[in-house]
Amino acid sequence: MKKVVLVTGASSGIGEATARKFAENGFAVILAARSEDKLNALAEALQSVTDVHAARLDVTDPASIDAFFLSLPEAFLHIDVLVNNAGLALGLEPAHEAYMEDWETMVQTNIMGLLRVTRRVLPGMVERNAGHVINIGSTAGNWPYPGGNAYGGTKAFVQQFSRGLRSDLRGKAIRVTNIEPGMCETNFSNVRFKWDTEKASSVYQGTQPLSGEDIADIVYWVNSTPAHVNVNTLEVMPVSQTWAPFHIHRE
Ligand code: 8X3
Repeated sequence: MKKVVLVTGASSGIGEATARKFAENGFAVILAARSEDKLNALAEALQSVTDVHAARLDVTDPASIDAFFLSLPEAFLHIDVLVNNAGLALGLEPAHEAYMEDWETMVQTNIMGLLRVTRRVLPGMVERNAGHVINIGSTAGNWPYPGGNAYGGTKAFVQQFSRGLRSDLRGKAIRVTNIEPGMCETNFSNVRFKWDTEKASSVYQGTQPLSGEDIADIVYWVNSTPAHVNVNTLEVMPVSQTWAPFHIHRE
């Protein structure tokens, strides 16, 4: 029987590339995202490769989560790998000018959405004593930057929650990994800058950023290590990105 992977936010970027990677490697895939059109196109493309189930999922909406899990076909009920990829950054304003709605959406998606999906999938993993939860965190959870305020906070949550899961799952054959990408060119900046595509593309100008495929390869690799190996956290940046010294304000 094929192993089953559930990828949230599977309609584009890291999520889409991850779904493709697991499909090419013999996994049955569950594609979940808000955008049904894009999901269906991806499902169609992957159907010749593996078993696919695609369904709409809005992780910010508990009713959508209920409907999604209730409608999982029998063959997809036992989820071996959960990739919690659905997440977003909104805005780059300093905290005193940021929009509360943006903060609310990030918290609902990156924190509450990840919690809701994980809480639904974990009991089955515990019952079968098998599984791997792979969360997509961010370098922003480790390293603050101007305007990263609430986004960075949500990703710091993902890091600490991932560790907490490992503690709760002591003695179980269930793995938990937090992958923390740095600058990765997907729709991330288009979403952050609310489809100001010029502003979004300037983020990557003159660099070779990570791609969704780069991260998908790493997500697949952490799962393909021997079952007794748990990669706790893996932070990844493109070579063109690195740290800066502390900012010192001078009068
Ligand atoms: C993506 C990394 O630096 O754009 O999560 O916030 S960053």
